[in-house]
Amino acid sequence: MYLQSQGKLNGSRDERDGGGELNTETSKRLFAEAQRCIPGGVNSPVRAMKGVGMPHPLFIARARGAHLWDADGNEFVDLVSSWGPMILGWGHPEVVGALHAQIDLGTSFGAPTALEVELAQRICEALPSVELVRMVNSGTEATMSALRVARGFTGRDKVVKFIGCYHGHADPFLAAAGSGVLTLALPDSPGVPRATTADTILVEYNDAAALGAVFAARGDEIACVIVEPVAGNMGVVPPQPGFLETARRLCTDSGALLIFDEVITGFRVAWGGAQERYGVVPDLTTLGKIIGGGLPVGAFGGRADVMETVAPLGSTYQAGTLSGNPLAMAAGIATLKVLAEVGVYEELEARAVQLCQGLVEAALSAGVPATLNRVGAMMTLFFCDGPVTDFADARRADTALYARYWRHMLEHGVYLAPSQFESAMVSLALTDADVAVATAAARSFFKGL
Ligand code: KE4
Repeated sequence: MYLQSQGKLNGSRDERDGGGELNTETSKRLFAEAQRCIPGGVNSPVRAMKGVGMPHPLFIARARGAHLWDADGNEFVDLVSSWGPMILGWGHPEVVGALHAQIDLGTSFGAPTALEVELAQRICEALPSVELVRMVNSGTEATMSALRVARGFTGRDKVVKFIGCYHGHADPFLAAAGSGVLTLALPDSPGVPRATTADTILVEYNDAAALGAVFAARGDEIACVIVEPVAGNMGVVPPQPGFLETARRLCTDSGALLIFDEVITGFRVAWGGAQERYGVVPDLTTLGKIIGGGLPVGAFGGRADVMETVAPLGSTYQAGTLSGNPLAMAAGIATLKVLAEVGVYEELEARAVQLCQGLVEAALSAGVPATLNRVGAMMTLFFCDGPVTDFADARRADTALYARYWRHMLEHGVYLAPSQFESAMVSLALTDADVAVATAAARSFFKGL
């Protein structure tokens, strides 16, 4: 098995054909240095790769197309897309050109620019439910702000979220399930005051009946329901028929707002996001990742009457030094320009289907219990029998086997999300040869079990 490489492969072809131990000495050294000045040696926990039993994370040096090279020169087919932003792959000329042009003009002004108007216009055109949108610098900032706006608009405090969904690390969302559906959540992290999660109600994802029970009991206290319309943070779990529609109806009937957290799904599962794909219209939408083309970005937007409460138009405060940063706007505009081209989502879907077929065939041919959930260009291969429709199902997966799979795929030149409870996300840059590499690596893993 030979990677179509634009760069030096680490070791000889023979070594690589059989996979075999990777030389990751530079990553190991960098990790030792990193640990002396960065908590856990990483700037985001999942990157530590502890979930897949790595002694140290890989440090990535560069990327091009759908390929990554680590600090030791090992080359990998990438199936993570930097957790979503790199839907075009790396080095797309439109994005690189836009960034080069903007760098010479200035990287930050702390003042309005034409670029942020253009990106806002493109978002509003793609997502008709978004009549006004505010740019921020991360998905966390987007969801945190959307929650504040919903609470300010409704005058209510309770927020409903779903177990297994992740909306960034703002305190109200770092909540662990209480004893029952109607009980209020407990903090899921030190440093989160009980008072902060005391207004958070947790419900099982896809449990429309439980959601109905919560509204029956506390509907007039609920400011909003926030949901990943396609869950990506317990692994990919699609909405069951009627689930999103029930959330929509319950919010409408009670005066609560429905927030679609489309930080992952926005511009990934369709041009108009999950709200286009499933035909359910939220009151607010949060975005991130793809709309920044790989630069730090987030956004929240929705109904004009709701968003008009945001300062300086309204009195709900929200602000940010680098909000609407020109580089992020330029990269985001360039990315959306390419995604707006005819046939792009069909091509993404076809590539994702091709990859999934290969992975599933490999697992089934070996008789290994596996379930693949996919929506558009995001998917997860769960190492358990299906169906996987909520977090309780997802947690049945054999995470030890996933860790072995992840390390095997890495040694065979394929970089997957370093956790069973994340999404693989493919890019437009993935080639037939890349899919062949991934399929062959998966086949060799399952055959060896
Ligand atoms: P950021 O603050 O990481 O930009 O976005 C938070 C967020 C909000 N909503 C959803 C649906 C998300 O998936 C995320 C962040 N996604 C994770 C990956 N599952 C980011 C990776 C990480 O935490 O390092």
